[in-house]
Amino acid sequence: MKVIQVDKFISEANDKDAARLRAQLKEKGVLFLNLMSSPGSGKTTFLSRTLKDLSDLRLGVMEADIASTVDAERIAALGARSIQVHTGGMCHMDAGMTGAALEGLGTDELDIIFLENVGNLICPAEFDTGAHKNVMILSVPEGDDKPLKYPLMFEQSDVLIISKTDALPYFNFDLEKCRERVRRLNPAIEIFPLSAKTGEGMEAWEAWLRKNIFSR
Ligand SMILES: Nc1nc2c(ncn2[C@@H]2O[C@H](COP(=O)(O)OP(=O)(O)O)[C@@H](O)[C@H]2O)c(=O)[nH]1
Ligand SMILES: [Mg+2]
Repeated sequence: MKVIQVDKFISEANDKDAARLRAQLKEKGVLFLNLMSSPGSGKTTFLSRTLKDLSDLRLGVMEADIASTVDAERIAALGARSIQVHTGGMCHMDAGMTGAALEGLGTDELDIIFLENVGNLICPAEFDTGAHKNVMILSVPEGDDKPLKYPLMFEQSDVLIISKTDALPYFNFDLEKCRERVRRLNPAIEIFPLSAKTGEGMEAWEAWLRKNIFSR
């Protein structure tokens, strides 16, 4: 019986599409960030706070979900350009889907575009979306053992946000142990513990963002 392996072709084609998107956006001066995490770790809340704090920058958001428009509506209510993407049941975004979403959003006159990827710590880490940087969130209630269980996501990310630090007194989350586990997987990763609720720690993340935008 003849068997063909298609996953490698798909992934090679995706990598090419992703590289093309990345180059096109850089050429236009638009920084593209892929935000990944479990459902409920605080992606939309964190993005909303970032949008409010950086109101001098031109920010756009693509919200990827299996169903509903609740997140895109939350972002649009803040006055930011946003689009909802439905993935048709897929648990991740790939470069083809991202390209279509970017066309829908429009990339003109923006400094940064965020993709809020589908919530889970597994599939999104396997696909290059064309982003310049991958940013992941791990929230305090999820536990400090997640780098041990989902290493690929931590390996693929340039930035780790440890969110909901206001909840640290109520959970057995060891910040130092978590940092150590993450750095063992990815020594270059930048780590920002913060609370989008209280605002504590947001400045360090926002300074990183300003440093990474392409000059206008
Ligand atoms: N205590 C606390 N709760 C938060 C924080 N950020 C988000 N949440 C809550 O966590 C829940 C999920 O947040 P959401 O932004 O929708 O997460 P998403 O599914 O990753 O987009 C909501 O009830 C938020 O109010 C935070 O910094 N501290
Ligand atoms: Mg969300």
